[in-house]
Amino acid sequence: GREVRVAAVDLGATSGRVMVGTVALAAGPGGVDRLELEEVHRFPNAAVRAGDGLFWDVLALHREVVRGLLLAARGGRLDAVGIDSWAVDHGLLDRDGLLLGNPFSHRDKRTDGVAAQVATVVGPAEQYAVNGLAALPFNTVYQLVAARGTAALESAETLLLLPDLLGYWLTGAVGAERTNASTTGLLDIAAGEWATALASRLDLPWSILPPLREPGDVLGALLPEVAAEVGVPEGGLPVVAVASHDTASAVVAVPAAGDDPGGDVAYLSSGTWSLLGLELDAPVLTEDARTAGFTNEGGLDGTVRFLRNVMGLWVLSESLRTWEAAGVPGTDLPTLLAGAADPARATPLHTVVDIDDPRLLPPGDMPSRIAAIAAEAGEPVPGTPVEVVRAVLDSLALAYRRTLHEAVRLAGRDPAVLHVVGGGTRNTLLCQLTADACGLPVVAGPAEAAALGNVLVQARALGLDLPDRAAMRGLVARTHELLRYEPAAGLDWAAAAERLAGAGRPVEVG
Ligand code: LFR
Repeated sequence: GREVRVAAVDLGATSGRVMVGTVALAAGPGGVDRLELEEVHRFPNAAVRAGDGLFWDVLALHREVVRGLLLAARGGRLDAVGIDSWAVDHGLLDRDGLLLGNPFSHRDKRTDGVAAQVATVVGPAEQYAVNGLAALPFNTVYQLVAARGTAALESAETLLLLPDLLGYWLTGAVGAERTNASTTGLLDIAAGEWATALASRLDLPWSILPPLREPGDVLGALLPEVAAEVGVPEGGLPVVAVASHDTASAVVAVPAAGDDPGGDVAYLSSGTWSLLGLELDAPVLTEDARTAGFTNEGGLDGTVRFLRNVMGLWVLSESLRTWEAAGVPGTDLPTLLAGAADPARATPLHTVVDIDDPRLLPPGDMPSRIAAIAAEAGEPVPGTPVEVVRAVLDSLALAYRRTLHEAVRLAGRDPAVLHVVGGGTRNTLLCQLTADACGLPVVAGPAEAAALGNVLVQARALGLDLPDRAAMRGLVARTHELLRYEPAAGLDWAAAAERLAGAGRPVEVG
């Protein structure tokens, strides 16, 4: 069959990647399918503290994207480019199309207390009925409310979410890709349009919200000066809107084919954040779903990502950063994970904490914060880095257990396995603990799900026969090796869950 070669830009909070994806479908029986990824450029990413704020270095991201495209184009003809990244964060353009300041990180403290303040104007239940979104403090809508009265917001003509901003610098085209727009809090989930009335009630300038675009839409070709930098002919390389929210792209590549005959797709997208939930055809907008902290975000082809944010491997990566800065020996990840798997060095389920405690959201000294949270809850305070790591992994697995059980209950579904995708699949201890805690087999892989989902949507836009999610997922399942973890008995997860429940569980804002 025909082969396409595309560049997938996948930006995460700790690193960005430009991958070349090659896709070809078997032409008839006996033919071979191809879905391959080659990493051509990887670069570190981190929020930058400057003055009072926590910002993204978005020009550096643009430079690395262009550099990655150059490297990708050197290796052979490219048919298209697509960009995905984390959600909610955005830049503001002035009337000349120039960026107004540096985009804030969603971990910036300016949104502290904003959700509660907004709740006094538009009640949380009413917001949820419109946008279906969990009231996380960093939702774009709360970031904008925090920015009311600032010079930047007052001069803003256009708001662009990060992948759309980078796409704008590549093509000059302005728009808001739908899956990512669904994380702003300003998309009306039933109407599929911007919630302009909600924006007005919050005194937000809804006219800055650009026209919506669908995954698969073509933004345009690279601008002449970008094409020259990348080394491709003018007009030669189209930029395609993918499911530009990284989690939406990752869900596209969940290899749920064959093992889920009932069609209930449960997934954990495991990276800086952990996103655990179900793919549904329609949102669950019940009061139960709202108070349990579930969100209804937009997926490919009108699907709903009914999921909950769990704090994720962020807590681990920030702990490592803290130990490294302090020069604590033996705190590289492999050493710590080996220690955490050894019951002689870290007793399983010894310390469990609410990993979603809002104190763990901003950057900083996680080991101290975990110690404080444990002490407050009457849990043993971890004494060594290995014990801290074990506590984090046990606590994550417990949060997955609670979230999966709640998702299944709230949506009335019955998944046979939990698919784990993303970088977190490389953490074999966490995969096993997840299976144990959830009492469900875990199927782990692929690690680069977001990039694969990005590639698949581009391949379809270029005309490959990938009509629906089943076709895309079947291709992933046939071309990628997956690891299966059976739940082991032995640890009393229910008792640990009881301990946590007793300590109270702050989920809700407002
Ligand atoms: C994961 C993710 C989550 C979103 C968080 C903030 O990378 O996109 O889905 O809630 O980052 O944008």
